[in-house]
Amino acid sequence: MSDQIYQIFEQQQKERGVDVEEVKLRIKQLNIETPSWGYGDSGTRFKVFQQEGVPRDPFEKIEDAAQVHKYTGNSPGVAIHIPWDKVDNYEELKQHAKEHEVHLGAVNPNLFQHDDYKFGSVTNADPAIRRKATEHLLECVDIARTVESKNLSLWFADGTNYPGQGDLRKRKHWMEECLREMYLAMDEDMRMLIEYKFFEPAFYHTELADWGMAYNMAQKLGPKAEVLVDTGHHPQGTNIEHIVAYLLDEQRLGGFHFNSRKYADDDLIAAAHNPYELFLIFYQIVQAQKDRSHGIRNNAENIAYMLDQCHNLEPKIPAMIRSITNVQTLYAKALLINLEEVNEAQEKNDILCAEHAVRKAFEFDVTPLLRVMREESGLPVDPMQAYLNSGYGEKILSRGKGGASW
Ligand code: AOS
Ligand code: ZN
Ligand code: ZN
Ligand code: ZN
Repeated sequence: MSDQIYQIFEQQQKERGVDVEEVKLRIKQLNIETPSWGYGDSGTRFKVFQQEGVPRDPFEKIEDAAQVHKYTGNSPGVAIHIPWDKVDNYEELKQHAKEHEVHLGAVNPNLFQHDDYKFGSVTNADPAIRRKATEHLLECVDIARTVESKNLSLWFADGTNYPGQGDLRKRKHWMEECLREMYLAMDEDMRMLIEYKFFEPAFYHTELADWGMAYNMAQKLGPKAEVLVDTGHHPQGTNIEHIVAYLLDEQRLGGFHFNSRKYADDDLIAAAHNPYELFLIFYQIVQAQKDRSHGIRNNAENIAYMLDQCHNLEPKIPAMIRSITNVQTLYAKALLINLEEVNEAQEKNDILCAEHAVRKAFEFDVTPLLRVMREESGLPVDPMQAYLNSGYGEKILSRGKGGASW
């Protein structure tokens, strides 16, 4: 029965001019890093609820992340946050990841949790604190080198709460100075991913408030610097896919932090609230991939995909699995768009036909496709159920409560 369903799906797509083999291949190649911090306890400013079985150290975080990859096949990398994931021996951490069939991914310097950074890190008026922050950035370049990660992912909480609190132009210069020093210390094949966000924890101004500021910083630093788009970091109503298209074309789209939100930077399970938005982001990427194969320059094949989520109430490993399978689903749907059909409609200015050509791909049920893709890859057909049946969730309860938290 399920084979028949797939055959009907395949036939249906063939008639639409979609190559299902290529779609499956694309999904198999997806590599979405999961964040080490998403396995630890987290909460709001009102309460951090402790869950049982939460990893107690970076090694256990990697073991949990390896479970997500084991069942989804698409998350072989684990992004780390320093000093949250500080260990004495990073070589050992790298080996530990390898033993669990994953690897360490983007290295995220943390410049927002030390008392010294109360009034800013790389934008602090005190040169000694800017020095300290720069040293931390340089240390993270070294760590990346040791763990063989090519991506340094930067997000700064730096900002102010009140008009007059800081000198906006001076702070801008200070940040550029610190980042340049880091940039120069990076190997040729390393990338600096610069993330932006318009508010929180600062409520008046945030240093890198939008993609334009991150883009300008990347431009000034050089080709190893690119912009990272966190889907939760825009004012309501922002057309994120437009930003994505713009950065792809400028060859500065470095990576993503996927998560979903209803109101602000909610860091919830990817695509849980507005799956259509993620589909439209992938539409831009898929189209750029196609264009590249026709010689049009963009960096669609070189994007670092990551989740950036916190699971405050829900169990963390299943939440990651759900996020990865949601991303697989939306990417698969975007790959079903018949781009030629869209293009023809655009040339005729046939708005209704163009919009329909995009949306109808979203409306297909891709579960038969994902099932076959998983079978072909030797993965469980239902990753969530397979994880739940595995007994891992029960086994880790012996870790007790009070594990790592961000
Ligand atoms: C903060 O809002 C950013 O999304 C960061 O990328 C990330 O969540 C942080 O570095 C982890 O706390
Ligand atoms: Zn209130
Ligand atoms: Zn983020
Ligand atoms: Zn965020």
